[in-house]
Amino acid sequence: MKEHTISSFEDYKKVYQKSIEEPEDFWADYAKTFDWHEPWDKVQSGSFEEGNVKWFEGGKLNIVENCLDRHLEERGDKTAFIFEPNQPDALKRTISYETLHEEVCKFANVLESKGIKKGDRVAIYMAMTPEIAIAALACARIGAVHSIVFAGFSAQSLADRIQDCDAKMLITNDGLRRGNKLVPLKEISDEALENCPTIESVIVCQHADNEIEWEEGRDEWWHLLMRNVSKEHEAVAMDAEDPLFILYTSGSTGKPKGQVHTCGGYMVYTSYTLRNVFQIEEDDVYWCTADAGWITGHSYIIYGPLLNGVSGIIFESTPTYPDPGRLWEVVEKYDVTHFYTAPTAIRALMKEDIDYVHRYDLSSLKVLGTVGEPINEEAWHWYDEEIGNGECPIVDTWWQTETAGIMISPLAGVTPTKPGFATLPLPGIEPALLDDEGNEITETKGQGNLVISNPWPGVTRGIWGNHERYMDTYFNKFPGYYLTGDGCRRDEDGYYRITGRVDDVLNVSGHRLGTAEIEDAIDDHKKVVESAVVGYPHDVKGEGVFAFTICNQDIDDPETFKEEINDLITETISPIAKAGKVQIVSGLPKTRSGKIMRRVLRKVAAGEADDLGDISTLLNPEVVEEIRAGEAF
Ligand code: 6R9
Repeated sequence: MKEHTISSFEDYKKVYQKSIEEPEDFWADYAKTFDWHEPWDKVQSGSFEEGNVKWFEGGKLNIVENCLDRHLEERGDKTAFIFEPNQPDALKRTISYETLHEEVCKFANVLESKGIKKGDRVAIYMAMTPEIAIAALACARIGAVHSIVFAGFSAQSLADRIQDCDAKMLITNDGLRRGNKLVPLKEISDEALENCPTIESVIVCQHADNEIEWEEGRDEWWHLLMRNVSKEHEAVAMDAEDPLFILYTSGSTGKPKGQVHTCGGYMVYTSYTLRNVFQIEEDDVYWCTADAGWITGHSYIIYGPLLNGVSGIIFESTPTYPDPGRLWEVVEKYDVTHFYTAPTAIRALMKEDIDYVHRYDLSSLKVLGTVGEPINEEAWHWYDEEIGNGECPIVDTWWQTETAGIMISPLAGVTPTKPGFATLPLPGIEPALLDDEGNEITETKGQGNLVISNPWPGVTRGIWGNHERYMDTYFNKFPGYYLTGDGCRRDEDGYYRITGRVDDVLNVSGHRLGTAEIEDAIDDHKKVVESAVVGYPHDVKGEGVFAFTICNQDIDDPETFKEEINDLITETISPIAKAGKVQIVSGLPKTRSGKIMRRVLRKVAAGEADDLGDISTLLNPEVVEEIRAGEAF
């Protein structure tokens, strides 16, 4: 795997320089290592100003051939996935590249037999088992656009996502178990589908064996459809810029946005970043603990590892089931070499008895990674010392659903690290910091809005069905740049430290949540007139949800009120968005144009109400005193 892998810091600087000076040559060189049906005519075209960036236009390929078929000769017997189910003592299941190829071909034939064609959208709402990867890859093989919906989302969230892209088919399980909890996926799907007329068929993969209802003519069992299906399937040649998948993510306003990623650029970018950031080698065992329902799972459980011919783990359970030693038990069990998780998991496990770590032999580990939110220095050091024994480089990887892959991160063992810093950009990525007026901060040391100045192969190609929203969210505010929505500091060495979102997006345990979505859910409560949600510092989740609510009557029993609000949030979004704190207020601080001044609420929520800054422009400064004096529950 040495080719196209940067091996020293000197090498990084050289490659980086070339990638910025000659981006087309740089990416074309790497893109050539894949199998293409037809070469591209143009490496890159379009611009951020126009919102029409394209890569490898005219090229034809199928990403699944590059994930699977390409490896069969050399790596047919090699393990593609090890499945670690919820129950630690369940039988071990490993899937070779050859078997995975067979299963994907079979399921591709099933999809085609159900009338799914290139360009159709297929929603996937499934447990973390190899079948979620098989379902996604089978879609990609026939050119259908998959839209994976995280299995922790509610019926309404699932319905919203299906309706937004007019999905024709839903693939789900009877249910899933995480820890002691059963999530009845089929039942939730049935509820969602009451309002989804575009869904013609539902394929149910048997897993939790819970009781389910059945709609004849619509529902079919995965295992029955897979009987007597041919193992041969010819992959559909896709244009490089054909959509590969849609993945919904929260923004500061409105409903979640369907980010569109395309076949060619996504393939090139996820593959390159995995290989370089993790410095992966042929015999490594790579474990990303994310869920396939998030971008991290798409890029670094499914596509990135398979594109590199790596063995990966699919983990169904939670870090604390049956006890807080589970992750380390799995590392020992499979001799994991590369471990990639979220800071929130590290913070939660740090609080437990250290014996849960010491019980296991972690000496197989070579590289540790984090993603999803800023990592505090204490957690960084604990990870380094207790898990990595001071010997494993930590890669703090900054990126987003919109970027497809890692953007700013150390390359393991290559880039000198600093705790809390995502360090330096990957080759091909030119970050910049802008002040609020859009002026670029030219000094090395500075702080501002993190933007990216040049197109890279993984940049989101659109918001499904809404070009205007795409332009407004990412490109119109500072023309010529891609706007990340994150604040960032750059130190004297040019190292980047992400400080968190500067917009109304919360990051709770690494999950992106829009304040507007949560407020909409709370406002459905009959006693609530208006609400405003902000984040507050939380020592495990990073950020918790703090809801200020205006009510139309007295609330006698605050605990019940909070529960009711949280039930509404769970029903409309997901339990991950539940409010940790609620405060009843008589008014919300508003600017003269009627916008809620969240800055003030954030200060109150953080317990820093003595330092509210300038509030003279408020329409109703009198509410501030009341809010400051009030109490949350
Ligand atoms: C991959 C993923 C994106 C947002 C992003 C930022 C935060 C991600 C981070 C980080 C600090 C890191 N974020 N990685 N903040 N350090 N290493 O998480 O995608 O779910 O779209 O979230 O997460 O705020 O803007 P997504």
